[in-house]
Amino acid sequence: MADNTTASTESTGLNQAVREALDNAPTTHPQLLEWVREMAEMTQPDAIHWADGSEEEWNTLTTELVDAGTFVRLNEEKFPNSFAAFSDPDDVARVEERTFICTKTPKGAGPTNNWEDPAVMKETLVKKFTGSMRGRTMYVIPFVMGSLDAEDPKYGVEITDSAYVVCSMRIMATIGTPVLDKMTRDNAFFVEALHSLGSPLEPGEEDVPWPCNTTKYIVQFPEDRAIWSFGSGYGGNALLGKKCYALRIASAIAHDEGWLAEHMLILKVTDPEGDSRYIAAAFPSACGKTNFAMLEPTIDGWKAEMVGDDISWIRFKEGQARVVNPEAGLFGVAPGTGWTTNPNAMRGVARGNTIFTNVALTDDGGVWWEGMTDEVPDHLTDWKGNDWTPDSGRPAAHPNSRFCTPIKQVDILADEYDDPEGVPLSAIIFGGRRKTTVPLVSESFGWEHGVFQGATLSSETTAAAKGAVGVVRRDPMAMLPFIGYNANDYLDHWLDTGARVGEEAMPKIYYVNWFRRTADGGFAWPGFGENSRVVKWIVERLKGTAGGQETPVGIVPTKEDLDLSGLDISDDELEAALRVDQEEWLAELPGIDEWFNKLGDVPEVILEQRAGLEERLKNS
Ligand code: GTP
Ligand code: SPV
Ligand code: MN
Repeated sequence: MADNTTASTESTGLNQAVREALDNAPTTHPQLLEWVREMAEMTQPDAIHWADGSEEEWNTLTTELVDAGTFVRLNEEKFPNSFAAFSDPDDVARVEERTFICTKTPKGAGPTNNWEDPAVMKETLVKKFTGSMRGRTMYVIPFVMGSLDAEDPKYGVEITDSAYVVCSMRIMATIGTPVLDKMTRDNAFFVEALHSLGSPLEPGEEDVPWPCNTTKYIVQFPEDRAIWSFGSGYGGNALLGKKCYALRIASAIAHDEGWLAEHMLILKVTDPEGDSRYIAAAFPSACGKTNFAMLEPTIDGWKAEMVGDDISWIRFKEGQARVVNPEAGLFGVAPGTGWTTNPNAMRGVARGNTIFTNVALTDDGGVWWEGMTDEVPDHLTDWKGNDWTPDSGRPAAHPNSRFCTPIKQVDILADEYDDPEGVPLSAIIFGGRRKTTVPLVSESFGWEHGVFQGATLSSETTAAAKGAVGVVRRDPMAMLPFIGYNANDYLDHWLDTGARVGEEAMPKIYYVNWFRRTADGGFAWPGFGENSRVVKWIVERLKGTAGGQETPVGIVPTKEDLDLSGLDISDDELEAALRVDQEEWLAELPGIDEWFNKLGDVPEVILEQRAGLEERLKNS
């Protein structure tokens, strides 16, 4: 155990500034002091900075980032206290093929994750991290996911050599002194989250605006509750509280502790009678969570508020499901987010205090991306720094360009969004991006059928991860890249949880698809605010006041069951949105079987659901 006052200051390889930072650490937390010292000895930074999370610190770091060329300060009048960053063109998204779950046995990681033996991986990573922070500052960021006032606060500490990460983490989580103080007082456990850009600077070497490494490793050690991330500065690869902790590590913790860590937004809806309900929805990356979380209802008397836009921690207490959003900010997809599609996001971002990454710059120091405004600017500087005009023939912003904004700036944020106890959960929606087959909405026949719907969720891939876009893949509960253990055990855990808590107390499950196409290729359903019509049907189903038609895939509304007042939609489009086509669904079965073969050890209950679906289809 390291002792803050007597620990050796003669450790080899540490320079004076680093030794002083260790000796004058703002904490006496033994695990933390020992870990920071070890990591400093390995990575050999020039200096250590303990992040306090203050505004002063933000001002200093953002100014340094502007001077370094990483940030462009935006026009104060348009976007106060806001910055644009441009990544290395090869560091623009999560890298799933470089993401690893390192458990003692390959079975622990299961058939959907990349696995490596923890000891072997540690050896590889120690080589990578040795000297990786030379010439740079090591930042130590204490953070908590969820409320600091929670019964059992989920602490983490990220060590990083990226000031961009420090600034982004300040938006996305509660960080700094209050967290460190409470963690120290309680000598609390925290998740060790180590991050390096993997781009040390030799003496006299000039830095680049976006340092990173061509070799990337995003590694989770779920059994040790630890994260090592190397080589990328981008989003989910580098802001380790988000996907690495709040989903991959947390899903493993949740499995052990009897709760669920999920890739879900949280929406609060209030009906014209004044009854409020909370709904969580799991859609794969870049498939509409942030937009649905900020829904602006187009139907009279209905109100929607946001609780969270990406991650849900669902716990079960006294026979009730309660859900918490563990994040404090939004890391949202920019393209397609506009004044007509998502005015709530636009107003939040326009308040400032935002970091944009890989968007385009307007000539007056603002930002722009495809879909932000109907009018396209005559001239822009694109995300790669080149001149851009509407006839350039390429997008001005990267398809996975993002805004990083404090959640508090969203004016439709529900007051109770950060309640340490969470909010009661009435329904879970699964959804994907499918051009065909999957109807606008269906209600599951019960928990087990709903888990089957989630287990077989399919979606076309998007720019949120490196690789091909538009390929249909199975993405269980929208968690394929985020399950921190064996996917078969994950499905079992969903089933067990339902059995333990009891069907009556569990949220009802729905399956949606905003992305179905008509014969001419256009979207069958207008989406965005019009999705409130689907929400209305769901809430009325929960209340027992809406009708629906039983189909082989679930209960689907007829045209009459949906509120379509004032909606501009043709009969053909509506038919295309709602149709359950026997042939399309029969053609879906081989894909489901292939997926189950890949999983290998699918729970029996899910296989029974698969058989039930086929039988219903054949009898329909
Ligand atoms: P991650 O942050 O990667 O997890 O993504 P997300 O699930 O929050 O997706 P987001 O809401 O940012 O939407 C991604 C893209 O889908 C954007 O380009 C949106 O414009 C588009 N989109 C969202 N909702 C709808 C919808 O109802 N219909 C259609 N057609 N497009 C939508
Ligand atoms: C996602 O890809 O689901 C995101 C963005 O929310 S990232 O933080 O990069 O994972
Ligand atoms: Mn996401």
